[in-house]
Amino acid sequence: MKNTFIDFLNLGMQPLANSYIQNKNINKKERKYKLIIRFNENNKLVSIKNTFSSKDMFNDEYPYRSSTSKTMSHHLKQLAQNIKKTKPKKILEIGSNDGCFIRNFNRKKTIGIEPCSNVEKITKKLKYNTYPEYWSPKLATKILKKHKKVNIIFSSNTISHIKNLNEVFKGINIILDDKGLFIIEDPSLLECLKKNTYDQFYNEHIYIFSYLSLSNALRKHNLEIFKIEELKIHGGSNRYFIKKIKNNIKLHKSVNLHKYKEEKYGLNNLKTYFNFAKRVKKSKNKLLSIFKNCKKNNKKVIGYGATAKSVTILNYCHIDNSMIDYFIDTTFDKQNKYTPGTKIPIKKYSDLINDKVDYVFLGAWNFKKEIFNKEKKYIMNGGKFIIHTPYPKIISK
Ligand code: JHZ
Repeated sequence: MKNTFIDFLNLGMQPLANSYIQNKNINKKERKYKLIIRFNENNKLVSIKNTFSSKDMFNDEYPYRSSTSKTMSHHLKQLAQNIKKTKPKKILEIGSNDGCFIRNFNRKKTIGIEPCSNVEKITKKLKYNTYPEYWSPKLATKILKKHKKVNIIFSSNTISHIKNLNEVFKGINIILDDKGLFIIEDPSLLECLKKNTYDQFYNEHIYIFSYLSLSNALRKHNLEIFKIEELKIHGGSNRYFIKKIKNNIKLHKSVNLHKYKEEKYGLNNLKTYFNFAKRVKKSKNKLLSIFKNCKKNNKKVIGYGATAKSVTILNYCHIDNSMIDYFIDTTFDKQNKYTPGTKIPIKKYSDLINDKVDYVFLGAWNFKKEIFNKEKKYIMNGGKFIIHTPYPKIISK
C-alpha cells in the first residue's frame, strides 16, 4: 500500500535540540530545519518530516545523561529488578547511555550499544561490555558471533530516534532468542495529544509511537506486542513487551485495552491531529502572553532543566534571553553553554534561594514531582513556576 503523509503541524524553524552553544560559537550561524509533523494515513505512524542522520545527532559531543534524574534511575532500577526475577542469561540494551539501566546487572550478563562515544566511555570505564556503534543488522550479526543469542533486548527512548525501523527490527530478529523478549519504552502519542506536549517533537524524536503504528511496523518482521504498560515517566510513555510471532505467549489484556483507548481518542483519524494542531497554536499564544506579562512587570524568570523538549517550545514561541534570564541544569555538559536557537545561558544548578527569582519555567516539567520535592524552600517562600502542559499556566505547587 502507498504511504500517504499528511502534514498537520508546523513548529517553525528549529535548531538541533541537543546542540548547546559554546561561548566561542555564540555568533556562528546555527544549523536549522523546519519542524513539520505528519501523519501517515496508511500505517498510522506520526513522524517528523525533515530528518537528520544519526551521525549528525548522536556523536561524541552528546550531552544528555539518563542518570541526571533520580526518577529515571529509580524507574530503570525497578524494571531491572523485575527482569532479574526471570533469570535471563544475556541482556542487550540499545542506547545504553551512561549505564542507568545496565548498571543494575552483573557485568557478565549485559551488552550495551551506545553510539555517542563520549557517553559510551562512562560504561566502558565501569567495565561494562559496550559497543560505541549504531544499531544495525550488521552489528547484531557481529555480536551474535561473539555472544550467541540474547534473552532480553531493552531500549528506552531510542527506537523512536532511529529512522530506518526495518533495519532496527531486522537486527532484533537476528540476535533475539526465539523465546526472548524485546522491551521498549518511548513517549506515548496518546498522552502527548491529551496533554498538549508538542515539545515531544524535535529532531531526535523521529517518531512518536502509538500502539496502532508500532504494531504495524513490527508485524512486517514477524514481531508483535503482547503486553503494554502505561508509564508516568517522561510525561507519559508506553512500555511495549514484544515477542516473535512464533513464540506463543498469551496476549495480555492491556494490549486490547490500550488499543481501544487509542481508537476511542481518534488516533486513527486525521481530524484528531488537526485539532491537536489548533490547541498547540492556542498554547503558544497563551505561554507567550504569560512571558510578556512577566517582562512588562519586571519579573525575574529563570528556566529549570535545559531539556531537548524546551528547545521546541522556546523556538516555536519565540521566547529568548530577553524573557528568561538563564537556565539551571545539573548536566555538566550543558553548563556554561547557551540554549540552541534562543541563546539563553545555562548555569550550574545552585539552590534557587541564592537568587531572587519570581518565576521558574519548568523545562523539565516531566520531573515536576522530583523538582518540587527538591525545591521545597523556594515553594515555601512563595516561589512560582510556569508550565505549558496541559495548558500554559502559573502554578505554586
Ligand atoms: P529530560 C532527552 O530529552 C533526549 P530531554 C532524548 N531524545 C530523549 O528522548 C529523552 O531525553 C529521554 C535536568 N534536570 O530527561 C537534567 C535538572 O537540572 O526531560 C536534564 O538536562 N534538575 C534522548 O532533554 C533535564 O533537566 C533536576 O532536578 O527533554 C531533563 O531532561 C532534574 C530532574 C533534571 O530529557
